[in-house]
Formats: sequence, C-alpha cells, structure tokens
Amino acid sequence: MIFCMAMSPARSSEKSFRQQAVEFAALLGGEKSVLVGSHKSPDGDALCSLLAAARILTILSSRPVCVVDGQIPERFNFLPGADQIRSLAQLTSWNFDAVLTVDCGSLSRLGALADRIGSEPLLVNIDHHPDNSLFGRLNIIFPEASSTAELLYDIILALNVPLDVDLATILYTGLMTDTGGFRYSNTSSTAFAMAARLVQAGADPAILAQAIYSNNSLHGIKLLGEAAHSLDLSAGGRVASMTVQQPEASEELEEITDFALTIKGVRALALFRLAGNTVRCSLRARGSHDVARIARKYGGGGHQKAAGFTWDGSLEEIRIRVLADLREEVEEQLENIPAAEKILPTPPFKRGE
Ligand SMILES: [Mn+2]
Repeated sequence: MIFCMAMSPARSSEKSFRQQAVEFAALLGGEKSVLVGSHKSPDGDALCSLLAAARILTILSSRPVCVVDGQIPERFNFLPGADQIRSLAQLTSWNFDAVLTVDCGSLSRLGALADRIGSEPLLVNIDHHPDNSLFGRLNIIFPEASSTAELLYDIILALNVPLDVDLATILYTGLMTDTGGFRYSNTSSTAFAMAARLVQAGADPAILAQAIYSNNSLHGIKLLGEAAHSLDLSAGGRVASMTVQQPEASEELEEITDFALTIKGVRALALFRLAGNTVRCSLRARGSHDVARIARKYGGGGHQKAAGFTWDGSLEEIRIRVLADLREEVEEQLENIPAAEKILPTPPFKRGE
C-alpha cells in the first residue's frame, strides 16, 4: 500500500502571496535607497534574511544597506555579503527612500534602530513571529513559515529572481538555524521541500552544518567545562542550575544554557553568571513551564521559555530563592507533561528571536 501525504500548495503560487510579493517589488524596487534592518543581537535567520533581502533588492535595481544593532556572531562571517552589514554607528548619513525589516516582531526589537525606523513612512515588514505587531505599511507575516528565510525564498520564487549558489547558501543557513538543524517542531514538509531546492541550487548541507555547528572557539569549550563542572540538579532532577564567572554575556553561554536543558528529566534551568558584584541570572524552561514570571519577580523579563534578570546581591541568596521558585514551577505542572516529553530529551522549540 502506498501512503501519500498531501502537500499544501506552495505559498509562492498562492494568489494573495503573489500579490504581496508584487507589492513588495513595487514599493522597494526601482532604484530606491533601502535600509534593511532586523532585530538586535541578530541570530542566523535574522542575518540570512537581511542578506537575502539585500540581494533581492539589488536585482530589483535598488540600493540596499543592511544595518543591525549588536554583534554579528563570528560563525556567520562566512556568509556571502556578511561584511556589508553595518552597525548604526557606521552609518554616515540617514538618507533612505524606504525601510524593510525582516524577522523582527516589533519596532522595539530593532534596538537602537527603532527610533529612526519608527518614523519612516515607507516601511515593509516581513516576518514569521506570531505576535508581530504589524507596524509596516506592507506586512508580509506568516506565522506558519519555519523562518523568515522561507518567506524570502517564496518571494524569490514569486518574482522569478534567479537562485544562485550564494543566495541558496544564505537561505539554507537561515532555514537550518531557525529549525535548530531541522529538529524543532517548525521543521515542516515545506521546510524540507525548500531545503531540497536550495541544495539543488548549490547549497552544501555538510559544509554549512559544519560552519555553524562545528565551529566552536576554545574559549567556548572551556566555558562549557566550567559550566558543566558546576551543574547541579534539584527538585528530583527536574531543575538544573549552573554558575560561571564571566564578566560578559556571550553567544557561547547561551548555547551552553540551552544544551544543559537537554539533560533527561530536566524541566527548567537557571544559569548564574557572576560579573563583578552583580549576578546575572538566565532562566530556561521546557514545555509549558513559564520562567518569565519568575524573572519579572526580580525586575527582569523575557519569554515564557527564556528569561532573565540582574541581581545586585549575594549569589547564595538569589540561588536559594530562584531554585525554590523553579521547584514550585515544575511541581505545579508535573501532571501536564506529555508522555513523549517525559522520555525524549528534546530541546525546547525555538522560533528565531
Ligand atoms: Mn526567525
């Protein structure tokens, strides 16, 4: 017997999407100077969406300038065009006909760019965050898309933009990073169909996976050692905590925090980073547990599954208090854990920030 899964029609062939793609080209194409921005502290999808959008705009005869607030993680430097991404301080003048934002759910997520961009009359917003605040004149928002890179890929197909090796490499990297290397729950059949087409066009899955996932710094691995050494489980193995001495936050520390959450049975985690006289606490949760609530209690904030706060007091005091809060959180919801999550060490679902 042959089973055949019905595939939904490609977004790029849907009439309403094609109309949005045509409007995108009409608003931003034709020799315009366009600022392309994304959320601060950009991740893979944000960077790849910036670079893909810039290429589309160049083909539409416009002059894109990519700008972000925050450091570009070193591992993304290999992406074609990454050296063209500017910081706000590097902009010598502000003279744009239009603004495009990609992978950014709200104006405030733009960081230092928000003040300047908020007042731009011709603003186009392309994103897949479900809570996007529709701040553009044209908003191309599809929460069911795996990544913003997927939406740019669909625009490329709808507008018949040629897919060369560089563009395929950029789009594949955006898709791969936002699906956690094709592991998160946004890894749809559409995402795989897109990946197949990009590989056909020249993207190299092995080289790109290596560039992103097997490119750790010595510092990062030593930090992992320090963090792992301090690992401690409580609440019957459902809460993990780690402590490191690091003056600066880093991408490596974020990854270590996510990695420790994959310990079998762990539902929530706290990382305490000692920086001088202050303690920076990062909280993570799996499933429906909510750590933002706990972060807010101490003057911080964040998302349900990833939050944090800064504490100007003793490590021991805040450690005891936070571990008690986390214990309460995981015990309250003990009955609601899906059977599969009890046995599978799945990482938390993350849609690019
Ligand atoms: Mn994203």
